[in-house]
Amino acid sequence: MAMQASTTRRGLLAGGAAAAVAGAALGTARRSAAQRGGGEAVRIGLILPMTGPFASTGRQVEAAVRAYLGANGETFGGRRVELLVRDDTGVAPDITRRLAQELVVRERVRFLAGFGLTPLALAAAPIATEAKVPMVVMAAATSIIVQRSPYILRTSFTLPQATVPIADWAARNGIRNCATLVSDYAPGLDAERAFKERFTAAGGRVPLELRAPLRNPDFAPFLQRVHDAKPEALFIFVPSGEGAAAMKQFAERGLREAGIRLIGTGDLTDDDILNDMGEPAIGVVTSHHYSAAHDSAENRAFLAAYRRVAPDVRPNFMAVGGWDGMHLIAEGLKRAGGGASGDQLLAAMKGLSWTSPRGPITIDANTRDIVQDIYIRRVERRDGQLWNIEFDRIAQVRDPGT
Ligand code: VNL
Repeated sequence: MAMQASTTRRGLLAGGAAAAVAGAALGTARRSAAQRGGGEAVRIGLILPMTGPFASTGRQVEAAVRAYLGANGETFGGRRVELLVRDDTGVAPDITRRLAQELVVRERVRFLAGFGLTPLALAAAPIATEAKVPMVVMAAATSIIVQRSPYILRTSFTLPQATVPIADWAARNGIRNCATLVSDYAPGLDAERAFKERFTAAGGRVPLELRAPLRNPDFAPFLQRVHDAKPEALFIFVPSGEGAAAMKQFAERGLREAGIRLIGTGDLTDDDILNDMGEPAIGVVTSHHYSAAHDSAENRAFLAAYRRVAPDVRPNFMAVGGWDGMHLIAEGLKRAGGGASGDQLLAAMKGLSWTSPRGPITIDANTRDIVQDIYIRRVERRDGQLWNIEFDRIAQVRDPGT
């Protein structure tokens, strides 16, 4: 079993030199474990955008993983865990792939985790499959990701899962025609399709479907077109970190004065930057799986643990994906034992249910995707700060595609 795994790992890096490096790394790990007196530490390779345009996602996820370890200790299934954080810059799938490969072969990580954006998760998927290493997707949210490797489990969300409830809400609340504006890449296309299908099935009309570039988007020309078309509402999906720019342009182009209502997935009213959006954000209705304002004991514990690691940052939906992803890994180690194989860990993690800071969740045993409550929220000012205030809940939503 151990032989097989190491052969596979070596196969991932061509040449004997690589195998020698891997062997040396393994020797070092064993020696230091022996010095500590416990079993070998369980290494977790956390690949995130720590720099570049999506660095806030990396910062949120890493802080939450560290907060989890701060609150729950670092030993699970008899083994201490060790985090190896790698920055993939958020925009280069080839870097993510190379980092995943190095982590598996040289560092012998037992889990791959993180993955800020869909193209990055997709790039790493074949490495997880080949090395038989469980890969916990904590952030990326396109439906198809879990199908790209039987070793992938997801603790974030999917765009269709978050979008269907707001399409239903819009149709139920007297909106008859609604334009869409999404980031032009996989999760945006998922959101666009899910919104249109669901909203038109309920009798609504989508008069305009716009796609803004993922990188350095200028939302102004798109919002001008929406202004000119005068739909009753506009649905927006932009990735975490970009909502403030979209919100600013929405206000500056006078769409609000024109009576156009703004709705979206909660990526738009991202808790990380919501306070900076100010007045234009107030009243915006979104659907999502997590709000920092969620009222529960689990969320209060999460907020307190997070504050100890990142006192100046409000955790967002990316953070809760990191926290729950670390919980999933911890439970896998507890159930299968710290020395278990990748396949045994994977089996132990499939099908788990627990109460997350967001509410009750399950990692579906068959799809390995997350099943969770989706909330309808409205941005309100409370005690001088902006919050996504939940006012409706759709229980245990699965990705509509699966
Ligand atoms: C993705 C989806 C990324 C939703 C996001 O923020 C987000 C993705 C960086 O799958 O790429 O909010």
